[in-house]
Amino acid sequence: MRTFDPSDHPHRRFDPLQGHWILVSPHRTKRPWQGQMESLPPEDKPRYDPGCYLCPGNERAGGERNPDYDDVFVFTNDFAALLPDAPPAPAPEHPLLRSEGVRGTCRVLCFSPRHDLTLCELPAPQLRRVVDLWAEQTVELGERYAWVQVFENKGTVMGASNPHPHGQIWALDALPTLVAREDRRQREYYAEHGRQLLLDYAQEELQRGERVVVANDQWLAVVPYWATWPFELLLLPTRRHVARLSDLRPDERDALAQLLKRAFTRLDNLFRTSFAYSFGWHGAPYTPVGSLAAASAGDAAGRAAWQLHAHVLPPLLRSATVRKFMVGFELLAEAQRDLTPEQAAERLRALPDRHYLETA
Ligand code: H2U
Ligand code: ZN
Repeated sequence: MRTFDPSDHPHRRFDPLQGHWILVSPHRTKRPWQGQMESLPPEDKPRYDPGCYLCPGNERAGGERNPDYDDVFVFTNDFAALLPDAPPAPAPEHPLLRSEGVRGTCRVLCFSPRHDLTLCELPAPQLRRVVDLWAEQTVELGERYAWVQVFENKGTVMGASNPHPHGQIWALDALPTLVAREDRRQREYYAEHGRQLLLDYAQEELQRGERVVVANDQWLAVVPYWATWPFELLLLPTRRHVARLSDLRPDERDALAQLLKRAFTRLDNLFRTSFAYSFGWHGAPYTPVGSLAAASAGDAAGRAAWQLHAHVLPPLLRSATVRKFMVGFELLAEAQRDLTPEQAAERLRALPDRHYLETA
């Protein structure tokens, strides 16, 4: 009998947040590759682009004009996917034809007036300002909505419509599917162990070290044991139970800004390209005002069980232009990866913290 080697033999890994499995096929990293490998020349972006709908003072598609902002800037998405006054849907006519109404809102967050910088290229105080903005927006929208999803799509391969550094928020009065699964899993773990699933996980990863990409006194960026995307990251506060962005103390926000910069810089350095990703925050859901008392009791339990975290989901696999495709087996059966999370972490760890475009 051959002995099992996780860096050589096919196996499946369990994602305890989602409750699903990922197929890992490390032996396939040895197969020949004849596709492209080139890196892309850096885009030459101006500090201000007169044609950009996010730059200060410019007109947006809906006809509104942005103020001449010099910090961060938030506006309601002119093409919002959720509307605050959507009517409730009628009761389902058939159990297989179910629907429900949903109310919500969508906002766009400009991280900086500078058109030419990405999140990890922002000066440290501005990046810290973005952390505060995420927290402020979450609190404000959490008063009205059960779920506030803060996220950023970066790069054209991830569907970002504009290189100007910006993110989005979608808030709604329902728990979205992936969030509901994480909610259930974290509550179950807390009920069984009396500790937060992700706080236990962070301790374990810090101790093992093999999947850690960067860490500081308060935060960890790790390629999760169950990562789906080749260079996926999970960002976690490691010191204590933190349920939401707004629970972060000032020193933890500074440490987060530093960790974001170091982790995202490494992604950029990997293929010497502005690394595309979808990235977003998950924290304890809210119980909006007006909901039942029973639901508020559930909210306190949820707060105890949830550990704040961010998922960074980058699609690139081999170079600035070669991405991992989630097709075939992934779409029909389960997610699959070749490179192990340990190998991915090792590659990212070996890179410098200094951005490849930064001049001396
Ligand atoms: P993305 O780059 O992640 O797509 O985000 C940009 C958002 O900006 C997108 O959701 C909105 C789009 O609806 N938008 C406006 O609200 N106003 C505009 O003038 C153009 C784009
Ligand atoms: Zn711009």
